[in-house]
Amino acid sequence: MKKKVLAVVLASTMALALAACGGQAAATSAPAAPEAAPAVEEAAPAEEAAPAEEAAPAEEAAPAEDAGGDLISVGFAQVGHESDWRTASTKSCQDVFSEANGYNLSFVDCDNDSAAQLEAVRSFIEQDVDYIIIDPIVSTGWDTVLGECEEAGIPVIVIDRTIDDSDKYVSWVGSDFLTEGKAAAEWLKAYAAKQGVSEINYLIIQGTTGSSAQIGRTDGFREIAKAEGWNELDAQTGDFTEAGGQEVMESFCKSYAGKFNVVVCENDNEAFGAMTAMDNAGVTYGPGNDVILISYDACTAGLKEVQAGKITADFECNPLAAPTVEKVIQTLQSGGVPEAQILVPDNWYALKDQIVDFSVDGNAQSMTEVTDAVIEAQY
Ligand code: GYE
Repeated sequence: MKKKVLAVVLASTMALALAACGGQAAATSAPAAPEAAPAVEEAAPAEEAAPAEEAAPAEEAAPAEDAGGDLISVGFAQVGHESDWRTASTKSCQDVFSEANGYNLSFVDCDNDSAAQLEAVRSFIEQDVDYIIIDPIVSTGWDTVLGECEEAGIPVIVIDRTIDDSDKYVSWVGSDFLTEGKAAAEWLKAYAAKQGVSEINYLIIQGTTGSSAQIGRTDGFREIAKAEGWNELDAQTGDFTEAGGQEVMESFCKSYAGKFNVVVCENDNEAFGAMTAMDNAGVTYGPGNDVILISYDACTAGLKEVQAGKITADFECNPLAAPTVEKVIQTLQSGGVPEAQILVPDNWYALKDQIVDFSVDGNAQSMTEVTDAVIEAQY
Protein backbone atom coordinates (compact mmCIF):
# COMPACT_ATOMS: atom_id res chain seq x y z
CA MET A 1 0.00 0.00 0.00
CA LYS A 2 1.27 3.50 -0.85
CA LYS A 3 2.35 5.43 2.22
CA LYS A 4 0.41 8.64 1.41
CA VAL A 5 -2.84 6.77 1.10
CA LEU A 6 -2.01 4.89 4.26
CA ALA A 7 -1.35 8.11 6.15
CA VAL A 8 -4.83 9.36 5.33
CA VAL A 9 -6.35 6.02 6.29
CA LEU A 10 -4.38 6.07 9.51
CA ALA A 11 -5.38 9.59 10.46
CA SER A 12 -9.05 9.01 9.79
CA THR A 13 -8.93 5.57 11.38
CA MET A 14 -7.47 6.96 14.58
CA ALA A 15 -9.95 9.79 14.74
CA LEU A 16 -12.89 7.49 14.07
CA ALA A 17 -11.67 4.77 16.36
CA LEU A 18 -11.15 7.14 19.24
CA ALA A 19 -14.48 8.83 18.63
CA ALA A 20 -16.27 5.49 18.33
CA CYS A 21 -15.09 4.16 21.63
CA GLY A 22 -14.61 7.37 23.52
CA GLY A 23 -10.86 6.81 23.30
CA GLN A 24 -8.76 7.97 26.20
CA ALA A 25 -11.40 10.56 27.02
CA ALA A 26 -13.74 7.82 28.22
CA ALA A 27 -11.55 7.28 31.23
CA THR A 28 -12.08 10.75 32.56
CA SER A 29 -15.84 10.34 32.62
CA ALA A 30 -15.69 6.86 34.16
CA PRO A 31 -16.24 6.51 37.90
CA ALA A 32 -13.14 7.53 39.81
CA ALA A 33 -11.17 4.63 41.27
CA PRO A 34 -9.20 5.13 44.50
CA GLU A 35 -6.01 4.88 42.46
CA ALA A 36 -6.23 6.10 38.89
CA ALA A 37 -6.67 3.05 36.70
CA PRO A 38 -5.12 2.92 33.23
CA ALA A 39 -7.52 4.37 30.68
CA VAL A 40 -7.83 1.12 28.88
CA GLU A 41 -9.49 -0.82 31.69
CA GLU A 42 -11.96 1.96 32.29
CA ALA A 43 -12.77 2.25 28.63
CA ALA A 44 -13.22 -1.44 27.99
CA PRO A 45 -14.05 -3.50 31.07
CA ALA A 46 -13.86 -7.25 30.43
CA GLU A 47 -17.58 -7.83 30.55
CA GLU A 48 -18.46 -5.06 28.14
CA ALA A 49 -15.77 -5.59 25.57
CA ALA A 50 -16.71 -7.19 22.30
CA PRO A 51 -14.98 -10.55 21.90
CA ALA A 52 -12.04 -10.34 19.53
CA GLU A 53 -13.89 -12.35 16.89
CA GLU A 54 -16.75 -9.85 16.83
CA ALA A 55 -14.43 -6.91 16.66
CA ALA A 56 -12.97 -7.95 13.36
CA PRO A 57 -15.13 -10.62 11.74
CA ALA A 58 -13.31 -13.15 9.60
CA GLU A 59 -15.51 -12.42 6.60
CA GLU A 60 -14.09 -8.89 6.40
CA ALA A 61 -10.58 -10.24 5.97
CA ALA A 62 -8.91 -9.58 2.66
CA PRO A 63 -6.04 -11.67 1.31
CA ALA A 64 -2.91 -10.92 3.29
CA GLU A 65 -0.83 -9.57 0.42
CA ASP A 66 -1.20 -5.89 -0.38
CA ALA A 67 -2.70 -4.48 -3.57
CA GLY A 68 0.54 -4.86 -5.52
CA GLY A 69 0.75 -8.55 -4.63
CA ASP A 70 3.82 -7.95 -2.42
CA LEU A 71 4.22 -9.32 1.03
CA ILE A 72 2.91 -7.05 3.79
CA SER A 73 5.87 -5.95 5.89
CA VAL A 74 5.41 -5.90 9.65
CA GLY A 75 7.92 -4.85 12.30
CA PHE A 76 7.41 -6.29 15.78
CA ALA A 77 9.27 -4.78 18.75
CA GLN A 78 8.92 -7.58 21.30
CA VAL A 79 9.68 -7.06 25.02
CA GLY A 80 12.27 -9.84 25.32
CA HIS A 81 12.42 -13.53 26.18
CA GLU A 82 11.98 -13.42 29.96
CA SER A 83 9.17 -15.92 30.43
CA ASP A 84 7.11 -18.83 29.10
CA TRP A 85 4.38 -16.28 28.36
CA ARG A 86 6.78 -14.29 26.17
CA THR A 87 7.90 -17.41 24.30
CA ALA A 88 4.25 -18.21 23.51
CA SER A 89 3.61 -14.61 22.40
CA THR A 90 6.63 -14.60 20.08
CA LYS A 91 5.73 -17.95 18.56
CA SER A 92 2.16 -16.82 17.98
CA CYS A 93 3.38 -13.72 16.08
CA GLN A 94 5.93 -15.63 14.06
CA ASP A 95 3.35 -18.26 13.10
CA VAL A 96 0.73 -15.72 12.06
CA PHE A 97 3.02 -13.24 10.27
CA SER A 98 4.80 -15.86 8.16
CA GLU A 99 5.70 -15.59 4.48
CA ALA A 100 3.28 -18.40 3.78
CA ASN A 101 0.53 -16.15 5.16
CA GLY A 102 1.68 -13.22 3.00
CA TYR A 103 3.84 -11.30 5.49
CA ASN A 104 7.45 -10.27 5.83
CA LEU A 105 8.11 -10.02 9.59
CA SER A 106 11.01 -8.04 11.07
CA PHE A 107 11.21 -9.33 14.63
CA VAL A 108 13.29 -7.58 17.30
CA ASP A 109 13.77 -9.08 20.77
CA CYS A 110 14.42 -5.94 22.86
CA ASP A 111 15.74 -7.91 25.85
CA ASN A 112 13.72 -5.84 28.34
CA ASP A 113 15.64 -2.68 27.37
CA SER A 114 13.37 0.34 26.77
CA ALA A 115 16.01 2.29 24.84
CA ALA A 116 16.56 -0.69 22.54
CA GLN A 117 12.81 -0.86 21.99
CA LEU A 118 12.61 2.77 20.87
CA GLU A 119 15.56 2.10 18.57
CA ALA A 120 13.79 -0.95 17.11
CA VAL A 121 10.70 1.13 16.31
CA ARG A 122 12.87 3.77 14.64
CA SER A 123 14.60 1.08 12.59
CA PHE A 124 11.17 -0.08 11.38
CA ILE A 125 10.43 3.49 10.27
CA GLU A 126 13.78 3.49 8.41
CA GLN A 127 12.83 0.21 6.74
CA ASP A 128 9.51 1.78 5.79
CA VAL A 129 7.50 -1.24 6.93
CA ASP A 130 3.74 -1.30 6.32
CA TYR A 131 2.76 -1.86 9.99
CA ILE A 132 4.49 -1.70 13.37
CA ILE A 133 3.52 -3.88 16.33
CA ILE A 134 4.79 -2.84 19.76
CA ASP A 135 4.55 -4.70 23.07
CA PRO A 136 5.70 -1.80 25.26
CA ILE A 137 8.18 -2.79 27.99
CA VAL A 138 7.06 0.21 30.05
CA SER A 139 3.89 2.24 29.68
CA THR A 140 5.41 5.72 29.33
CA GLY A 141 7.90 7.52 27.08
CA TRP A 142 6.11 6.77 23.82
CA ASP A 143 4.60 9.96 22.44
CA THR A 144 7.61 11.21 20.47
CA VAL A 145 8.39 7.98 18.65
CA LEU A 146 4.71 7.28 17.96
CA GLY A 147 4.54 10.77 16.47
CA GLU A 148 7.39 9.77 14.17
CA CYS A 149 5.47 6.65 13.10
CA GLU A 150 2.43 8.80 12.43
CA GLU A 151 4.47 11.23 10.33
CA ALA A 152 5.85 8.33 8.32
CA GLY A 153 2.29 7.11 7.76
CA ILE A 154 2.89 3.75 9.42
CA PRO A 155 0.01 2.45 11.55
CA VAL A 156 1.03 1.14 14.96
CA ILE A 157 -0.75 -1.67 16.75
CA VAL A 158 0.01 -2.09 20.45
CA ILE A 159 -0.26 -5.55 21.95
CA ASP A 160 -0.33 -6.91 25.50
CA ARG A 161 1.01 -4.09 27.74
CA THR A 162 -0.51 -0.65 27.34
CA ILE A 163 0.88 2.77 26.46
CA ASP A 164 -0.39 5.37 28.87
CA ASP A 165 1.12 8.62 27.59
CA SER A 166 0.16 8.63 23.91
CA ASP A 167 -2.87 7.79 21.79
CA LYS A 168 -1.00 7.76 18.48
CA TYR A 169 -1.77 4.16 17.64
CA VAL A 170 -4.60 2.42 15.83
CA SER A 171 -5.52 -0.43 18.17
CA TRP A 172 -4.51 -2.13 21.37
CA VAL A 173 -5.00 -5.91 21.75
CA GLY A 174 -4.43 -7.45 25.17
CA SER A 175 -5.68 -8.50 28.60
CA ASP A 176 -7.11 -6.49 31.47
CA PHE A 177 -4.35 -6.57 34.12
CA LEU A 178 -6.31 -4.63 36.74
CA THR A 179 -9.07 -7.23 36.55
CA GLU A 180 -6.48 -10.01 36.84
CA GLY A 181 -5.16 -8.47 40.05
CA LYS A 182 -8.64 -7.99 41.49
CA ALA A 183 -9.61 -11.55 40.53
CA ALA A 184 -6.60 -12.98 42.38
CA ALA A 185 -7.48 -11.01 45.51
CA GLU A 186 -11.21 -11.76 45.36
CA TRP A 187 -10.40 -15.45 44.95
CA LEU A 188 -8.06 -15.25 47.96
CA LYS A 189 -10.77 -13.60 50.04
CA ALA A 190 -13.26 -16.39 49.26
CA TYR A 191 -10.69 -19.18 49.60
CA ALA A 192 -9.31 -17.89 52.90
CA ALA A 193 -12.85 -17.70 54.27
CA LYS A 194 -13.50 -21.29 53.19
CA GLN A 195 -10.24 -22.45 54.84
CA GLY A 196 -10.90 -20.49 58.03
CA VAL A 197 -7.78 -18.34 57.50
CA SER A 198 -8.58 -15.10 59.30
CA GLU A 199 -5.34 -13.15 58.91
CA ILE A 200 -3.58 -12.51 55.60
CA ASN A 201 0.09 -11.49 55.63
CA TYR A 202 1.20 -11.28 52.04
CA LEU A 203 4.30 -10.67 49.97
CA ILE A 204 4.30 -9.60 46.32
CA ILE A 205 6.99 -10.48 43.81
CA GLN A 206 6.21 -7.89 41.17
CA GLY A 207 6.77 -7.87 37.43
CA THR A 208 8.96 -5.38 35.58
CA THR A 209 8.58 -2.02 37.31
CA GLY A 210 6.57 0.45 35.25
CA SER A 211 5.12 -2.17 32.90
CA SER A 212 1.36 -1.97 32.71
CA ALA A 213 1.17 -5.69 33.60
CA GLN A 214 2.97 -4.98 36.89
CA ILE A 215 0.98 -1.82 37.60
CA GLY A 216 -2.43 -3.37 36.88
CA ARG A 217 -1.84 -6.60 38.80
CA THR A 218 -0.35 -4.81 41.82
CA ASP A 219 -3.04 -2.10 41.92
CA GLY A 220 -5.90 -4.57 41.41
CA PHE A 221 -4.70 -6.87 44.19
CA ARG A 222 -3.97 -4.02 46.58
CA GLU A 223 -7.36 -2.43 46.07
CA ILE A 224 -9.08 -5.49 47.55
CA ALA A 225 -6.31 -6.11 50.10
CA LYS A 226 -6.73 -2.60 51.51
CA ALA A 227 -10.50 -2.94 51.74
CA GLU A 228 -10.07 -6.26 53.58
CA GLY A 229 -7.38 -4.94 55.92
CA TRP A 230 -4.77 -7.49 54.82
CA ASN A 231 -1.17 -6.87 55.79
CA GLU A 232 1.33 -6.28 52.96
CA LEU A 233 4.75 -7.18 54.35
CA ASP A 234 6.73 -6.24 51.24
CA ALA A 235 6.66 -5.91 47.45
CA GLN A 236 9.74 -6.16 45.24
CA THR A 237 10.33 -6.74 41.56
CA GLY A 238 11.51 -10.07 40.19
CA ASP A 239 11.43 -8.63 36.65
CA PHE A 240 9.13 -11.41 35.42
CA THR A 241 12.02 -13.93 35.50
CA GLU A 242 12.60 -17.17 37.37
CA ALA A 243 16.01 -15.98 38.62
CA GLY A 244 14.45 -12.70 39.79
CA GLY A 245 11.65 -14.54 41.60
CA GLN A 246 14.13 -16.79 43.36
CA GLU A 247 16.37 -13.94 44.45
CA VAL A 248 13.50 -11.86 45.85
CA MET A 249 11.99 -14.87 47.62
CA GLU A 250 15.34 -15.80 49.16
CA SER A 251 15.53 -12.36 50.72
CA PHE A 252 11.84 -12.48 51.76
CA CYS A 253 12.41 -15.88 53.44
CA LYS A 254 15.21 -14.35 55.53
CA SER A 255 13.46 -11.07 56.37
CA TYR A 256 9.97 -12.43 57.05
CA ALA A 257 10.61 -15.99 58.27
CA GLY A 258 7.42 -17.39 59.82
CA LYS A 259 5.50 -14.15 59.21
CA PHE A 260 3.85 -14.65 55.79
CA ASN A 261 1.05 -16.96 54.66
CA VAL A 262 0.48 -15.70 51.10
CA VAL A 263 2.97 -15.12 48.26
CA VAL A 264 1.73 -13.40 45.10
CA CYS A 265 4.00 -13.82 42.06
CA GLU A 266 3.13 -11.60 39.11
CA ASN A 267 4.00 -14.35 36.63
CA ASP A 268 4.58 -18.11 36.54
CA ASN A 269 8.33 -17.90 36.07
CA GLU A 270 8.72 -15.81 39.21
CA ALA A 271 6.60 -18.42 40.99
CA PHE A 272 8.98 -21.18 39.88
CA GLY A 273 11.90 -19.21 41.32
CA ALA A 274 9.97 -18.51 44.53
CA MET A 275 9.22 -22.24 44.86
CA THR A 276 12.94 -23.06 44.72
CA ALA A 277 13.69 -20.41 47.36
CA MET A 278 10.90 -21.67 49.64
CA ASP A 279 12.04 -25.29 49.17
CA ASN A 280 15.56 -24.27 50.22
CA ALA A 281 14.22 -22.37 53.24
CA GLY A 282 11.95 -25.24 54.33
CA VAL A 283 8.74 -23.28 53.71
CA THR A 284 5.82 -25.37 52.46
CA TYR A 285 3.32 -23.99 49.96
CA GLY A 286 0.30 -24.98 47.89
CA PRO A 287 -3.04 -26.41 49.02
CA GLY A 288 -2.97 -27.67 52.61
CA ASN A 289 0.47 -26.17 53.34
CA ASP A 290 1.78 -23.08 55.13
CA VAL A 291 1.73 -20.63 52.22
CA ILE A 292 -0.95 -19.89 49.63
CA LEU A 293 0.96 -19.36 46.36
CA ILE A 294 -0.78 -17.21 43.74
CA SER A 295 0.52 -16.77 40.20
CA TYR A 296 -0.42 -15.10 36.92
CA ASP A 297 -0.08 -16.23 33.27
CA ALA A 298 -1.25 -19.85 33.55
CA CYS A 299 1.02 -21.08 30.78
CA THR A 300 1.46 -24.86 30.44
CA ALA A 301 4.35 -25.01 32.93
CA GLY A 302 2.38 -22.95 35.47
CA LEU A 303 -0.70 -25.16 35.20
CA LYS A 304 1.50 -28.22 35.74
CA GLU A 305 2.54 -26.72 39.08
CA VAL A 306 -1.12 -26.14 39.92
CA GLN A 307 -1.78 -29.79 39.14
CA ALA A 308 1.22 -30.80 41.27
CA GLY A 309 -0.28 -28.96 44.26
CA LYS A 310 2.40 -26.23 44.34
CA ILE A 311 0.67 -23.13 42.91
CA THR A 312 -2.66 -22.70 44.71
CA ALA A 313 -4.39 -20.66 41.98
CA ASP A 314 -3.19 -19.28 38.63
CA PHE A 315 -4.73 -16.27 36.87
CA GLU A 316 -4.39 -16.40 33.11
CA CYS A 317 -3.12 -13.78 30.75
CA ASN A 318 -3.62 -15.05 27.22
CA PRO A 319 -0.50 -14.48 25.06
CA LEU A 320 -2.12 -15.38 21.74
CA ALA A 321 -2.92 -11.88 20.46
CA ALA A 322 -1.40 -12.30 17.00
CA PRO A 323 -4.45 -13.74 15.18
CA THR A 324 -6.47 -10.74 16.40
CA VAL A 325 -3.71 -8.35 15.35
CA GLU A 326 -3.83 -9.91 11.91
CA LYS A 327 -7.56 -9.14 11.74
CA VAL A 328 -6.80 -5.53 12.65
CA ILE A 329 -4.26 -5.35 9.82
CA GLN A 330 -6.71 -6.92 7.40
CA THR A 331 -9.37 -4.41 8.40
CA LEU A 332 -6.91 -1.59 7.69
CA GLN A 333 -5.88 -3.19 4.39
CA SER A 334 -9.48 -3.15 3.24
CA GLY A 335 -9.96 0.48 4.33
CA GLY A 336 -12.00 -0.37 7.42
CA VAL A 337 -11.82 0.96 10.96
CA PRO A 338 -10.65 -1.57 13.55
CA GLU A 339 -11.74 -1.47 17.18
CA ALA A 340 -9.51 0.85 19.23
CA GLN A 341 -9.33 -1.62 22.13
CA ILE A 342 -9.73 -5.38 21.86
CA LEU A 343 -9.64 -7.52 24.97
CA VAL A 344 -8.30 -11.06 24.84
CA PRO A 345 -10.39 -13.07 27.35
CA ASP A 346 -8.70 -14.84 30.29
CA ASN A 347 -9.56 -17.78 32.58
CA TRP A 348 -8.77 -18.42 36.24
CA TYR A 349 -7.37 -21.86 37.18
CA ALA A 350 -7.12 -24.09 40.26
CA LEU A 351 -7.62 -27.68 41.36
CA LYS A 352 -11.15 -28.74 42.31
CA ASP A 353 -10.86 -28.09 46.05
CA GLN A 354 -9.48 -24.61 45.50
CA ILE A 355 -12.30 -23.53 43.21
CA VAL A 356 -14.54 -21.07 45.05
CA ASP A 357 -17.24 -18.61 44.03
CA PHE A 358 -16.22 -14.97 43.79
CA SER A 359 -17.02 -11.78 41.91
CA VAL A 360 -14.97 -8.97 40.43
CA ASP A 361 -16.60 -5.54 40.40
CA GLY A 362 -19.92 -7.25 41.00
CA ASN A 363 -19.50 -9.72 38.14
CA ALA A 364 -19.56 -13.41 39.08
CA GLN A 365 -16.44 -15.22 37.86
CA SER A 366 -16.03 -18.82 36.85
CA MET A 367 -12.90 -20.87 37.44
CA THR A 368 -11.50 -23.70 35.35
CA GLU A 369 -10.39 -26.92 37.02
CA VAL A 370 -6.90 -27.95 35.97
CA THR A 371 -6.94 -31.38 34.32
CA ASP A 372 -4.61 -33.16 31.88
CA ALA A 373 -6.81 -32.03 28.99
CA VAL A 374 -6.73 -28.39 30.11
CA ILE A 375 -2.93 -28.49 30.42
CA GLU A 376 -2.66 -30.19 27.03
CA ALA A 377 -4.69 -27.42 25.38
CA GLN A 378 -2.66 -24.58 26.94
CA TYR A 379 0.38 -22.83 25.44
O1 GYE B 1 2.74 -11.86 32.52
C1 GYE B 1 5.00 -12.11 31.86
C2 GYE B 1 5.73 -11.51 30.75
O2 GYE B 1 3.27 -8.50 29.65
C3 GYE B 1 1.49 -9.83 30.39
O3 GYE B 1 5.14 -10.24 30.57
C4 GYE B 1 2.90 -9.78 30.00
C5 GYE B 1 3.83 -10.29 31.05
C6 GYE B 1 3.61 -11.72 31.48
O4 GYE B 1 7.05 -11.53 30.85
O5 GYE B 1 5.20 -13.47 31.99
